[in-house]
Amino acid sequence: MENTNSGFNTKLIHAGDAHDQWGSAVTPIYQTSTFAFKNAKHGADCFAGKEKGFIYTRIGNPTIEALEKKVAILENGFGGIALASGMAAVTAVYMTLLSKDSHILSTSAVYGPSRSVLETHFMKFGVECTFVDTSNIENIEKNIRPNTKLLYIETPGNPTISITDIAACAEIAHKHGIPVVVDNTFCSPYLQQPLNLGADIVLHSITKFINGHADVVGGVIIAKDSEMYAKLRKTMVYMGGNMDPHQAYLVVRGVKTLSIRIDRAQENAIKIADYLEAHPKVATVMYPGLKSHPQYELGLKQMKGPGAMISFELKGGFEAGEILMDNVKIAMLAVSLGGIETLIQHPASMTHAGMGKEGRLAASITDGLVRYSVGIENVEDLIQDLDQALAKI
Ligand code: LCS
Repeated sequence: MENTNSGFNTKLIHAGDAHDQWGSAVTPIYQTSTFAFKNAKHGADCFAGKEKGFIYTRIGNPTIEALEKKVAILENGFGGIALASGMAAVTAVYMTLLSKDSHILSTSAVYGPSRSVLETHFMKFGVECTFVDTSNIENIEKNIRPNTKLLYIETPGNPTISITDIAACAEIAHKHGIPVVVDNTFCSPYLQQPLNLGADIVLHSITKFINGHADVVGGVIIAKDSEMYAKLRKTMVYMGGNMDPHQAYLVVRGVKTLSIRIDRAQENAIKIADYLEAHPKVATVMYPGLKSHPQYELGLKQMKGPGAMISFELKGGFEAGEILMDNVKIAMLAVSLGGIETLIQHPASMTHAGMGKEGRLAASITDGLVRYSVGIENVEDLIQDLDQALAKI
């Protein structure tokens, strides 16, 4: 992979970019479904892998490849695989590593559909699942079974912002020959690099911080080694979950500002978390930058910064949450996260509703929990917006 010795910001701008014969400054959009071979031998050699060439966009495309290379370099992995959505990335990982009668150990406060697809679809094919609070490392070893084939962690978790020790998980899982997958969506490679901490695979909903502009749905998987990469790519190609070239172009454009977007949003988030923690109507605030966060020290150790995601519990519960969401004027009442605009949502009735109340409470997703994705607006405006809305409760 090229550019591996440059600094992170240089990689953001230049790594993986594909320039055309005219010297295009940016990676062009190769909006084509298929690629003509020069002759029969060239076609045969491309299929046999003897010659580097593009065949068909589901298998590979120069614009998509530019994005895959860039993210793989940012995550310090062997190779990246871009997919149509974050859920396509999650499902491709499950399809690659799980088979009949195998067991997956996963974070209880994982993104709702990452859990639901196991419980509704994979269980039909005999897959067993256990969801535990992976932020308590004692829960890992004791829940490993002889048929455990995958340890899947999401850290910080969506929406509880609980933090799991990636290096400790990798150490335990590898003792049992189990690969570790980390959903790194909440941090992006700018704040956390799970492969450097011992994970085998990292994935993202690219929809969030990596693209950062709320105009693309996409996903990416990055494998640490060539063997795992080849297996995952085959799954993506067979599943037909490829990203589209135009989508990839937008993400290559969006990711270039990843570090400056996160720096600004994080600066805002630190001030907003302090404001919320001192507010009389707020019961608790979950933010890795607060000393009150249960895994504050671990966050300092494995993340470069506390990020831009805050969850908080209102003393007034569900009803107070509704009032807050109906009265904010700058924060948009919308799911998704990690964009330049501030978003607010209510996991119990939105992203995690599919888990049912019992499952939600077991994963600490209470009725009054509010998730706040901090954007890059002026922080005084965001605090004033929260202040006037909280005053209505
Ligand atoms: N992983 C995490 C941690 C996520 O937050 C999401 C989406 C996904 C995977 C799936 O990615 P997608 O297919 O949507 O690109 N999270 C969302 C959320 O919290 N609100 O809306 C979507």
